[in-house]
Amino acid sequence: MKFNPFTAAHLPAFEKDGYVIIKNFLSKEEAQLMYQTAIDDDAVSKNSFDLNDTQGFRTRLALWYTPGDDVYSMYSRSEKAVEAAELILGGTVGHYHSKLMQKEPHKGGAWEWHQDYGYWYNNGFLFPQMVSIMVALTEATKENGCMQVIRGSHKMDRINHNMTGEQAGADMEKVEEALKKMELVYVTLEAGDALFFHANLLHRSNANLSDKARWSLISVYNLVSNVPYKPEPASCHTPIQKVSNDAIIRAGKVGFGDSTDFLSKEVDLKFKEETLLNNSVIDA
Ligand SMILES: O=C(O)CCC(=O)C(=O)O
Repeated sequence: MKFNPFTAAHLPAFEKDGYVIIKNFLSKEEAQLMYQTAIDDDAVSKNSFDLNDTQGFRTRLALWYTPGDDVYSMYSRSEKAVEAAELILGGTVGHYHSKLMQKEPHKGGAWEWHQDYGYWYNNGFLFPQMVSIMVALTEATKENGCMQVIRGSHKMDRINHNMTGEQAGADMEKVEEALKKMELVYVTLEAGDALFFHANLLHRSNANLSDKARWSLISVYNLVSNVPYKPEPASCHTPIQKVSNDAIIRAGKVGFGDSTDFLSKEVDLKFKEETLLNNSVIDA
């Protein structure tokens, strides 16, 4: 079934605001299947790690690079996701990574203000020719720590980032000025809705102090010509083997395969510390 809810008609809004929300990008059945698979998938619990925010809450995620045949990858390789990314970036895309974001009730931590390219830049990508699609697997509300974005902030281009807790955080002087000029938007979503956002869009989210989990899947696509000059998994510049949209439901409850190349917390922190702590020295 070839159907794409994201069309060329959405491009002017993406260009102007740095993001677009598409309601029901996943059907309720698809979102429920992916959520249920993830919560029952031992590989998710084994390969997830916590990042501390500045308030001592922990935000939990599992991140992997090369898409496989699991149900999450059937989504990230689906025509509707890949062709939307190709439309936005203007060419063939690879899969940089996907991550399952798991904000548990009363525990899930905040994400500090940042641009994704603020730290992907340090991974050797010369151009911010990358786009993220976040699909809500559960409802995202103000109470459970939905994403917040600064509308139009991608036009500022990349700003400096330093370590904030165990995360990469944007230069707050710039963020505070941005908030005086541009609108802060709370991205509330129902399960299945998607947020498409630019690699330089400033975004954050609050801790989840509610009784309801907030889970989402964020898939990041990179233009295949944007080959990083530092070693990064080849999936980011290898054209994705697309599958039809109905492959998600056809896959059924299939979790991660044994060869999935997950990121570990140690590697994530070592890299951020090496690159972002250098920024602090330069900034001082
Ligand atoms: O899921 C969230 O609340 C924020 C995630 C985020 O900012 C990111 O992955 O870059």
